[in-house]
Amino acid sequence: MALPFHPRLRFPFPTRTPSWFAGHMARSLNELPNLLKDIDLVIEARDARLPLTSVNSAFDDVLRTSWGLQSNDAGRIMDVKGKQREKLVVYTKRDLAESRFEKPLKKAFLEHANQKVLFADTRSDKDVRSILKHAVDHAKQRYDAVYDMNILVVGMPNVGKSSLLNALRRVGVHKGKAFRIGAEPGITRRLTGTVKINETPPVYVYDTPGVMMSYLGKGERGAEKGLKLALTAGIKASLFEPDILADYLLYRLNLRSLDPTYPSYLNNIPLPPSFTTPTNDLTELLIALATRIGAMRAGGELDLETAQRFFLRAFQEGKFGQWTLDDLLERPGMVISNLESADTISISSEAENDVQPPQLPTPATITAAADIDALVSARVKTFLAEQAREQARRDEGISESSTQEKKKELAKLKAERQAKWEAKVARRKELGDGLGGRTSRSTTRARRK
Ligand SMILES: Nc1nc2c(ncn2[C@@H]2O[C@H](COP(=O)(O)OP(=O)(O)OP(=O)(O)O)[C@@H](O)[C@H]2O)c(=O)[nH]1
Ligand SMILES: [Mg+2]
Repeated sequence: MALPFHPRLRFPFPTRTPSWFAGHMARSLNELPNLLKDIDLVIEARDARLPLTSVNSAFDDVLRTSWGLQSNDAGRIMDVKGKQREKLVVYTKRDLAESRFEKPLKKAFLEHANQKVLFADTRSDKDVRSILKHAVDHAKQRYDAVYDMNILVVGMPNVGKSSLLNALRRVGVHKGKAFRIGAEPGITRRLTGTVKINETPPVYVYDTPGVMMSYLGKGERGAEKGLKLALTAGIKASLFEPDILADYLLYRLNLRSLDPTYPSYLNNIPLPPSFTTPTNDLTELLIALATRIGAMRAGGELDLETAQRFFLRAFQEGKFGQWTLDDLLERPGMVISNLESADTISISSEAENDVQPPQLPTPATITAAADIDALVSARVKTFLAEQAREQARRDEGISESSTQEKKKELAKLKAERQAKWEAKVARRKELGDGLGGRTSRSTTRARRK
């Protein structure tokens, strides 16, 4: 009888987290404050497969400073200097993510951040129409609805910003693509001009380049964030060692294979008929895949790089089923999340020494919709609290630097006064010399007379 399969419970994350904050991203962030003066609605696009990892708080920072929003009211319709502003979050690529998380996420962001959230497959007219309706309703509510309304879309690279804007134009004014799109991150490099997406009231949109956060975080958490972003093509895959991405995908697929409700990867990529058990060995999988798809180099050697690209593309095209990669069902003390069955897991004797058995919720408790709601709500709350702490640290940084600035200004002022004083003394000395060497005070007195 075949031995039961034991997935790896730990992944050897790289010790260094790569960063990708290109010049065009910094430029785009710098341009936002000026542009935001004329913007009524900001749509922050995020990837539904990474509902937390694809949040870049840099956008809220800019909105707060430009629109004067408080940290917890980003998203509410604001009245700032008589203008109504709003931020809407749109999770794109909903077709690739698990639909069971949509309602809980909408509820959690509304409850904990007062943030309205919509989900869309940008190729679905129905989904796009609901976003357009939201924008047009916003335009109609405005006191000056006769004027144009401007929408700006922001978001991390490759989340589908340009696709969303093309879709809004397709649905709103029945016109073809206006913005370039592509499967690689970094396609849009500059802020675009406006494009009309609705006639009455007139609504225009601007597209912006994707902006990655400048720092993904340290240790395993930062590294895992980077790997998730690379898997979803949100960050350049070339920033990582070639094998690590495919190995991370295999690690996650194997953990997920413990839940029989997910499709097995064994059935979703071409593998030889003899390959019937999951494996923790990436090379073994790639050899099997390369053999089956006929990936060969000149000389008859198997081309494992092609097989690796095939494997990663299969994930990006949704071949392994809908999959939300962020762990939304995490409980305190839980090692592995997103698992719904505790029965199938067992720990190998090799792993027993260094790994604590994961505390998995029982299927009965976790599959209940109310439980998913509660767990997602708790996860989003914790995430937002972490973000608020990070923001406070950033603000401290800003106030520290503004204190430094003030100190510098004072020192400059002091130096200027000193220079003026010295010049005055020198002038008086000159005058004094001319008046027979009197002190400057007596010179003044003498002249006053
Ligand atoms: N499956 C699926 N793919 C989508 C969806 N929206 C966009 N895409 C694909 O995602 C990729 C990136 O789309 P873009 O619109 O170029 O993304 P972007 O955010 O403008 O990217 P940058 O300009 O590089 O920051 C393209 O291959 C699109 O076809 C969606 O809702 N579902
Ligand atoms: Mg784009």
